[in-house]
Amino acid sequence: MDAFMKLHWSPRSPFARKVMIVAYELGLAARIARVRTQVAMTAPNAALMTENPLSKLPVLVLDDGTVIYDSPVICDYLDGLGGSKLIPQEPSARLTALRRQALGDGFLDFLLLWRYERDRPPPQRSQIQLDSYAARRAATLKSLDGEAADLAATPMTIGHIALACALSYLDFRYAGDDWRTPHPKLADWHAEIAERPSMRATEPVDD
Ligand SMILES: N[C@@H](CCC(=O)N[C@@H](CS)C(=O)NCC(=O)O)C(=O)O
Repeated sequence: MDAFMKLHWSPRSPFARKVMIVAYELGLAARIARVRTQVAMTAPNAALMTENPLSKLPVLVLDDGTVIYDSPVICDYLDGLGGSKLIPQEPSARLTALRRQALGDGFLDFLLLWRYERDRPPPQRSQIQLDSYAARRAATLKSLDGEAADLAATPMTIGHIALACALSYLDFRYAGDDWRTPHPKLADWHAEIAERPSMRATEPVDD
């Protein structure tokens, strides 16, 4: 019988969502038991730190007790388990997929930090930081709009999934941000990928 895995997860976490999208795409979702786990930048989770000292989600625990993090490592493990469908073997396609994953993950990294900075009390808020995140957002969206045609024309990879998660996180946590109007090709690509069953099954929830 196939082994079960436990995933420390939150329906708010875009990185945990990335892992679950990969699991759905590979037909592995039913083998993963999701455990709702609380994390906060200002309050490390002592129990989680016994498994991941970084106190970050997602964390995958295999049935033999092996602990795997962070999300790229978990996705690589699941892809191996599921027939290597999302991380290409061919060197050039592989590099592109992994670079796109790094771009999606890096985009998310600063979106999380930006939100944290934005929500601090005004005297502690750093305008320099806020401006820096805004500049990165603009550059990332411009760069992605330039890649949108190729994203639409190529088979789904881990890169597509990471980028889709980052754009959806913009919608989830930056609701007033109209990134679509100035980036219509990217908006079209995102609208199409957002319809996939794996994306629909993992919509973020502010629980
Ligand atoms: N590089 C990590 C990033 C994970 C990450 O930042 N997770 C967020 C939740 S979406 C987290 O756990 N934040 C809590 C904290 O930073 O203390 C990955 O890809 O898994």
